[in-house]
Amino acid sequence: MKLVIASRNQHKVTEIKAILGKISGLEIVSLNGYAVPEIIEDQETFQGNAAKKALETAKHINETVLSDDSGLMVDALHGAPGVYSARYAGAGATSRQLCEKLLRELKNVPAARRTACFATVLVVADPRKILHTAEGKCAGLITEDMRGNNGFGYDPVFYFPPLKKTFAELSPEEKNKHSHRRRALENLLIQLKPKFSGGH
Ligand code: ITT
Repeated sequence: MKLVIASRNQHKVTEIKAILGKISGLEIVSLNGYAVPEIIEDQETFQGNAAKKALETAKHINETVLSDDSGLMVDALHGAPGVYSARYAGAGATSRQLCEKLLRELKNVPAARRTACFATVLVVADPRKILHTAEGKCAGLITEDMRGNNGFGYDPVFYFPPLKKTFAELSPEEKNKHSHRRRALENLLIQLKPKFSGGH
């Protein structure tokens, strides 16, 4: 089974490929080489945006595609930045700018109230319809400063209590073992497995 990853975020593509890479029978391809116009993410939920990205991309390239819509929800900010995670510090903001903005917004919030959650919704679609949807979440705490150089986006300020490190302090292998994206991909694989392993 061939799946084209409908994402322009190279970090996401690398993580998805690394997690799915060892599954035999699944050919994972990036969007490189396909001409796809920019898809406007104007929905109010991760699910809505993931569905839109998957279906529109599938129609343009006439392939089965996998989309990922994800973000960070901070309890003290009533779930923000949420679906606005990529644009929280303006279009094209760097990881540092996103993290600095979040730390500013949480300046006077005490440690016990800095709870947050990363979420990913994955959608598989062919040019005609949505075939599968899967979700993954990962709970953590927002730090008071940036720590670590790995990962992307909000990883330097997302502290993962089970490993006592921020996601940016984890190796790619460690992050991919525990992340919201890993959990969503596992939920997706439960649905996909019968298709590519010859089951029913
Ligand atoms: P595509 O829509 O092309 O896939 P994007 O980066 O615009 O790329 P989203 O709209 O889903 O993707 O935005 C998600 C943002 O949430 C992303 O840009 C990061 O800032 C943040 N994010 C998502 N997953 C993350 C992760 O694993 N670690 C850190 N930040 C993450």
